Amino acid sequence: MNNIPASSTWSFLTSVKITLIFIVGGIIILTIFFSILVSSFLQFQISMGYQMKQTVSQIINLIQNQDNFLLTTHMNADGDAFASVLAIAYLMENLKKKYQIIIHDQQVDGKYDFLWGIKTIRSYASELKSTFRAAIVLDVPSLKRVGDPAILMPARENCVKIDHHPIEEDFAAYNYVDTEASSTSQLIYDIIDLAGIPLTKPLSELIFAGIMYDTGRFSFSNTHQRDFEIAAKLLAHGAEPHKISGALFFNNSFHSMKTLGYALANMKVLLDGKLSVIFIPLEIMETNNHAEIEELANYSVAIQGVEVGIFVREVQSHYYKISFRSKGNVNVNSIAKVFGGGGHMHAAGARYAGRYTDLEEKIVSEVQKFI
Ligand SMILES: [Mn+2]
Repeated sequence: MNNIPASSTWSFLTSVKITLIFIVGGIIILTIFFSILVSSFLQFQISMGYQMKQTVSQIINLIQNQDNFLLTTHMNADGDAFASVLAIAYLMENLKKKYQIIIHDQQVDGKYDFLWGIKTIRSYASELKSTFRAAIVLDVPSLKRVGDPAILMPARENCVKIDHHPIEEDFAAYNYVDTEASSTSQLIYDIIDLAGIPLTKPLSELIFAGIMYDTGRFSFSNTHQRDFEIAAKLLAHGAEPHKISGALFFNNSFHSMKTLGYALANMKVLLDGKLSVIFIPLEIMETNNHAEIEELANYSVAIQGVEVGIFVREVQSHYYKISFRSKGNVNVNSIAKVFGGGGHMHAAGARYAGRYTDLEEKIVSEVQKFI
């Protein structure tokens, strides 16, 4: 060290200084960069919250200022669709508003009979006239999937959409849409909460049923901390999980249980065990309670190694309802879209007209592109 000439010590010290300046400078720049990032993220979050509140107050205003509402949801309504539409009906009832719940095809199988107000739901009929002043459309991203009641919709400026599906069609002036939400029923909770409307037992039961249905009893990938927080509040207001799950999932007819057996005994696995297909032909469907066998869609992916599960039922001669399920990285929403349907990444649906063998072939070739 003693042999190092003076100039070299100087240049050593200079390079240390320069390095330090770079390190300190770098830290300062990075700190500024990250604080800008964090603050803009927080601002975004705050403005999101603000926007949500704005939308809720606009929706509440519309409900207060209008009367004669059409309430509707998607064709082939499920637990979340019924629960959310009925929760809005419950609010209408309390506000003494005139309303009608009209859906494309009301099932009369009684599975959802335990839900408050279920008997007031009507199927669309051609003699119904469009006299509605406003509409609230729940759990559905497009009018195509509303089906016939879409004919009855009033002008866009008096329409509200509350939904958790990716946006497909802009048919409402007021949109309370959150694709991160587990269910539309969860969004109804948010609206009730933001608007300061008190929870009651029937309302808590409806919202709990909707969330429980769409999260597959709080187990699907769309289940978040928020669902449990909301569930805790709903329990505090009288919702009883065992009663609701009993009614939704453990109240099947003997005949439907036998059909589950038929379907499982005849299911196939294809594409090296990555795709499973369950098919129920018309002659078996005709003697069945359709809502009771919906669970088969979830069974289609309940097999080791299966990534995509398909449940097809022939609902009319050569006309099929298809449910798509995914438990991996395959986005079944995009596969369902090929068949003119849609939904979410892990659960979607579509309809198809034609021969079953052609349908199965088409399904296999579409799924093959992704796995
Ligand atoms: Mn839903």
